[in-house]
Amino acid sequence: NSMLAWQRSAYHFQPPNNWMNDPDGPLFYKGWYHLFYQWNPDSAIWGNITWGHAVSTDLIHWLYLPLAMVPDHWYDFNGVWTGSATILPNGSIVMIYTGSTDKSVQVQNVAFPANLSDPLLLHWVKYSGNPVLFPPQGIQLKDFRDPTTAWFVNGKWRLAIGSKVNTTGIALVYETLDFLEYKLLDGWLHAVPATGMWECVDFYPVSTTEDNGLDTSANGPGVKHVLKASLDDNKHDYYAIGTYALESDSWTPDDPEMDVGIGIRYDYGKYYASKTFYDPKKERRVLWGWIGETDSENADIKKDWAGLQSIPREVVFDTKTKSNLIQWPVEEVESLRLVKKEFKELEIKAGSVLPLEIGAATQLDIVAEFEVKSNALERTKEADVLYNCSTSNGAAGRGVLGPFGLLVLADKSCSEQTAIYFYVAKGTDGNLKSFFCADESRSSLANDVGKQIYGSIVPVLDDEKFAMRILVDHSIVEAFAQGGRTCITSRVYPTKAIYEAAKLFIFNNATETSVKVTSLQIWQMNSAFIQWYPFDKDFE
Ligand code: DQQ
Repeated sequence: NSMLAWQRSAYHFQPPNNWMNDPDGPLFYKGWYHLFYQWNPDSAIWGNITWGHAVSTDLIHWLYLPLAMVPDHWYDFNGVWTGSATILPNGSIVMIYTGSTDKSVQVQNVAFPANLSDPLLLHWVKYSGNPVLFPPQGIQLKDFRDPTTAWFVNGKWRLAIGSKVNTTGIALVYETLDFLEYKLLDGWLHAVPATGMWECVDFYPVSTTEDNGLDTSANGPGVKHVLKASLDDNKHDYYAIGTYALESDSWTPDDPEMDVGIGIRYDYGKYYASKTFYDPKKERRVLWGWIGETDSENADIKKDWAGLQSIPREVVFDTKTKSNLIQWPVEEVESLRLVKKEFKELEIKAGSVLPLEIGAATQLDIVAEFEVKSNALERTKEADVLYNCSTSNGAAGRGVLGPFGLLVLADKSCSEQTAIYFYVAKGTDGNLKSFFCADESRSSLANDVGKQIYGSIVPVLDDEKFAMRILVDHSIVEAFAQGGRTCITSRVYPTKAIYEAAKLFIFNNATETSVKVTSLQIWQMNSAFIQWYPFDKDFE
């Protein structure tokens, strides 16, 4: 157990022990952010799913609370599965979640806080008329789950639930006045063939003109709607930006070729079952995502835990590209920044690796900007047209322009290293195409852990440098390119690059071109000291 203790994260949300998966019902209430999560009270493997609960005033420093809901009725006997919160105009809260019944049928149930004057929302009362919804006609009994937050249209609430028909992924929409009785609306919010079961559907507005987030019911001019589905078939979260027609209750993607499940993803690494909520305190939309393990079940049992939540990300529409969202760690994470090391105007020659002397490198926030000379850009070869991070040779591959970036969680000889980098290639149209990748293939000397090469294309506009931000936290690396246009989360399990032996390097594995690091800032990060709520103290 203690041998693996270093893998526990220091500033990501994790329960005290055991298995955790999806975030549930995130909300802000009376000064507290609430996070509920799928938790197994008995082991580090999925099962017996209950709702864990924690609160924070800043989305970073969490306090554990007692379980919010446990499987104690026939309608959630096999698990209190994923659900969402809706805050009503009068300030009351409705939680709607999926129960897996004693016969493993998926139904929707409702629960309310027992005491709205309690800012901690410690006690939840399940509605006596549960379940409120059974799988409708034409839907399989185990393909009906994860209700969204509701939005208000013409005097009634609507909410979506994920499902599938044959292999077509769909989102059903229900209408309700009181959250107790529901009517299934005709047609679907949206459907995409061959995407399979849609889990954890999320549906929310984004502003195309302002940089604040929008409450879930907002609509009108200057508003687009994001539809997200978690694909059970491949365990990735896909989103698309489009338009919501209230009358027909249907959503249409801006670009049909980039539809939900076949287009862009929130994250190109390990990231699933995400959910947003509107934060009225800072007028922003915040995204949570579950980061699973990529080690073995045996290792999870040994270390006694499995699963993390991402650092919450603020999401906004990218007004520059107009084709993607921007995701960025909430600003509160910067309160953990301790000493900073800054490097300026470093020149990284082709084929070189430089150590960055910063002390231990297990808890870091790294912000780096690179510049490549434009004549070098022109020399980039046509041969790279089909570049793809996952099928490339990763950080060891060599091109005219990259890969260049950082090696995190590396030991001093780099026998272990996780590379986060850009690779620039020329597209068929002659324009440059930039890729952002994470190469785990040398991340650990252990052979029972996943080691993938992740990544995707990232829009880099004409006047922009290559910019990346990396959050390193023991066994998790969250990487963001171009201010959050493309994100990659990696779970890595080095055996040597741990504690004081974990180091940081900067590299450029291009064949000919050097890159200039115009700015590089590295902060040591404090721990978040997540702990139990101090019930014995007066804590106002
Ligand atoms: N996890 C929950 C389900 C959901 C899945 C069960 C997604 O409600 O579909 O733990 O990870």
